[in-house]
Amino acid sequence: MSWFQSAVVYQIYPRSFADSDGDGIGDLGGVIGRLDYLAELGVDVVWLSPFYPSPQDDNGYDISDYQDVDPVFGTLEVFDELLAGLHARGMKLVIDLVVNHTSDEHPWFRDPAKRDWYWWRKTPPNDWRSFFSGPAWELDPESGEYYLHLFSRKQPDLNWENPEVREAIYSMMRWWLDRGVDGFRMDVINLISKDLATGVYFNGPRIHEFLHEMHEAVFEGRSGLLAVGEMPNVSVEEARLYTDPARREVDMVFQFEHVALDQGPDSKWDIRALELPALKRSFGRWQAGLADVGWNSLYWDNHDQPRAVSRFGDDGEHRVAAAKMLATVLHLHRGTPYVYQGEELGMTNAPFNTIEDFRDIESLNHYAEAVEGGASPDDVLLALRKMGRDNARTPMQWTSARHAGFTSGEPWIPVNPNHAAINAEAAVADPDSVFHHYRRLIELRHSLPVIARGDFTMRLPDDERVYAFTRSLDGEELLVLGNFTGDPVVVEIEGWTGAEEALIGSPGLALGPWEGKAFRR
Ligand code: TEU
Repeated sequence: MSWFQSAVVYQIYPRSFADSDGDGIGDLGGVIGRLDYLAELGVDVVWLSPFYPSPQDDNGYDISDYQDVDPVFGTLEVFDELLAGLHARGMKLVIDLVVNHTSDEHPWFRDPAKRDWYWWRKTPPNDWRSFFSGPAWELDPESGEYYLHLFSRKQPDLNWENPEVREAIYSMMRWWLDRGVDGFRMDVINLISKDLATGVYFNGPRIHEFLHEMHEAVFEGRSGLLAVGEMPNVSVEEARLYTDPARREVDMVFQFEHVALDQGPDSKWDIRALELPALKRSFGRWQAGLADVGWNSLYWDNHDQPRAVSRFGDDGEHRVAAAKMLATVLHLHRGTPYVYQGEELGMTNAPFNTIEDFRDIESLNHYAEAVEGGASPDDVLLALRKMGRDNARTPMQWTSARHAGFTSGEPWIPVNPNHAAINAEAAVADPDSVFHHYRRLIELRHSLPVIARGDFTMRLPDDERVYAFTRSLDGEELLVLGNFTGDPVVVEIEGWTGAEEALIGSPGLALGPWEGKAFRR
């Protein structure tokens, strides 16, 4: 057992978490002011999204200096105070490592001696497209050459074939670990090995070599750390290789299979109805695939995904029940659960009326390209409202006061008007709130080994209304149920009556609308 197998991680997107200086943008000082809130929730690790110097083209995932703090977020001294505050409360800090690409304003990009630290070609060698619309090869007027950017034009891809690049990254990582950081969430780390000839950049030919080399150069000889690889397009089979402790690559991966089930095969904006059996097949595949080797991350939400209760549950009449049910189902799986800021409040998608209400480069670029291509602006806006990343980036809702207590200034993105009812102050005061439900689930993970270490068996795989599974360890068993509909359901599970000890919810196998339950025997 590794320490992270009974841990829960809380993701903070600093821009939207808490603003301490009134400029309308969240900052590290704001996080420091909320450490007791995180300690009360009971999380073990904080994953902090980028706070480094950046032009903010992709809200900080375009880094121009890996070893400093952007003034908008604070200073290295404030960072050290935040780190000490987390450690004093028994929490670890994992920071975002964005090394597939830098900002085009990083000194490396304009350094003539570092031309081969990036992918420069006289003409585009392939027709790769950017994740943020348009071609992935950009003409640089100064040199007349093209450079690769799988994300925005201002995020040129680093050339990991160059050992100087790798050594510079490993040196930077060691610098942060020496400062006391407890690990890294590695942004799109399975894109760093690219083969321009074959057109491969997902899980490329040298990816395992690079990750093992990184592990040797950075983590060797240190303990209690966490390496989480964000890996779009990773399969279960590949994840077994990436997370097998004997291979010393990463501890767990963020995979995207379950958050693509309500999207078409070619575009996240091609929105499809989610079918519960498909969701259960996906989770079941990953639970079975990593049961004997490796480890799962468990998430519904992050800064790139719409709000879970709006997407997978009900954000209307049954919002509280649905938010609790989603938490129960996710947190009682085998793996490390991630709580995204506001998920523990049941925060919802926000009302975006016109394209001017959006901030995210991914959404703005898609809108421009789609409308240019003849799509109806209203149709594109419909997709942005449901699937856009800004849904997760509206400010954390602390109180019912102006701007939800997020800032004393003008927020960089409007606060969701429903903060009047959905906010941390009300939730912490209400023992029956989503917040305290998450706190109880986290306590259960800390106290019942069957949750962290037990095996997993999916039940009722084809049922279109109820998510059901069992866990077992050393004779102790759990039954977990989630009603994914707005109608009451009575469940039949062979060998279970509902008279067993109810860990979550009331006795009996009847489930109310969007209700989750858990039993132990
Ligand atoms: O996201 C990588 C990634 O795969 C996303 O492009 C995801 O597929 C998309 O956002 C879903 O809509 C990481 C970061 O989490 C994201 O915030 C960055 O924009 C991106 O990398 C580039 O650094």
